[in-house]
Amino acid sequence: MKVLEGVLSAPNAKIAVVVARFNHFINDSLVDGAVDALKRVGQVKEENITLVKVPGAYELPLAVRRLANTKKFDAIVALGTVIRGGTAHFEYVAGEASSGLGNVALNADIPVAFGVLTTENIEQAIERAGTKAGNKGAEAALVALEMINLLNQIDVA
Ligand code: INI
Repeated sequence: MKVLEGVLSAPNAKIAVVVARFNHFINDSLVDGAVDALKRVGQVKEENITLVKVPGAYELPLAVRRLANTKKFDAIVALGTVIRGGTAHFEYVAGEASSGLGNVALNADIPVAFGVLTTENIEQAIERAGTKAGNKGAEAALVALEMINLLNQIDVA
């Protein structure tokens, strides 16, 4: 049986990390986690990491699509935090970010890691940005690296 599974080390990978400024006090920790994972686990070189900032999570898909279309990156990590408020705004922003990023990955044929927190409150977001529930930015970065290596394996299988 042939099993294809990506490893996490990708020393030659070029990665774009796209982050929303909205809720930046949470997102800054997601970026720190993502960059640390890329460099320390993935062996990605600092000069091969590009950080792109957008206003909010709603804007992530367009920026990610533009980056994907440059063909300069092997994967893109999208980071943001959408916290539920008293209105339906949460659903629109989170829904658009999620489906938009998924569409870009499929249409541009590039790994797009979904590192967007969608939480009920700020506490849940803090827990997922480097405290007791880990760092979802780091997790997303590692998924991006694994998918780069998996897709390369599929191409030569
Ligand atoms: N953007 C976020 O990234 N997180 C949020 O929680 C959020 N809320 O709650 O409003 C948010 N809104 C801004 C949105 O992403 C767009 O920037 C804005 O609607 C302009 O297009």
